[in-house]
Amino acid sequence: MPCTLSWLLKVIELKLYTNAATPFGRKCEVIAHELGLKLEIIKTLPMQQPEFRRINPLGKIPALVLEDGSVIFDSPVICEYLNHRGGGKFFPGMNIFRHNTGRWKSQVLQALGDGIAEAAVNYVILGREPTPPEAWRARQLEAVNAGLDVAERTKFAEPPTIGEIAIACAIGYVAFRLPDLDWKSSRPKLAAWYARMCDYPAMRATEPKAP
Ligand SMILES: N[C@@H](CCC(=O)N[C@@H](CS)C(=O)NCC(=O)O)C(=O)O
Repeated sequence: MPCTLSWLLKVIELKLYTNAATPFGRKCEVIAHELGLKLEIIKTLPMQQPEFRRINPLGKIPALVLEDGSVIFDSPVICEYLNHRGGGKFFPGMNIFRHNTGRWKSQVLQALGDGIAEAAVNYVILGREPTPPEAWRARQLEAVNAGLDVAERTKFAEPPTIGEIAIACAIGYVAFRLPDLDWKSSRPKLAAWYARMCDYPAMRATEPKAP
């Protein structure tokens, strides 16, 4: 791509519908921050803004709106788009299927991180019901814990890929929304790795907050 075009693509603002608490939106913001891509952040509370379905019919954040008005979702697709647009290396190249290397490892890790985050989000949302469905809620917590156990046994890549970013954003959400869950003491390697991940400027700039 000619230099001027790649510069232009970095300065044009893309609109990201998201909020400060979502672990899925955070992944996108981390990638954009690392690649110097400007995003216009449009704070969105999907459950209170039914009109948001005009942007994403599924009613979920994040959603990315491009210059021509076209919309990209969900977060794995947005992250890959931003990575491509910013010339990043967060999605390692194709290889013959070996689940423990390259693209497949990073994609499975992303699925693991997103799955932990999704279960944690469900656990939190269900807990706000007047009569929470306890068995279903307990199942969400089991998924969080089982996922974190796998992460404890994982050899993470350095520099991080989209997989490491997804796991770190999921843990960030767990630490933020489930502060009473002691996820660290039985997972010392994961805790030490997560502390190092939190030092990345992009992670510091996107720490979760109440939306
Ligand atoms: N698979 C989606 C999950 C997104 C998601 O679940 N977002 C939540 C916020 S953390 C949401 O918008 N929930 C509103 C709803 O489900 O109606 C992604 O990776 O983008």
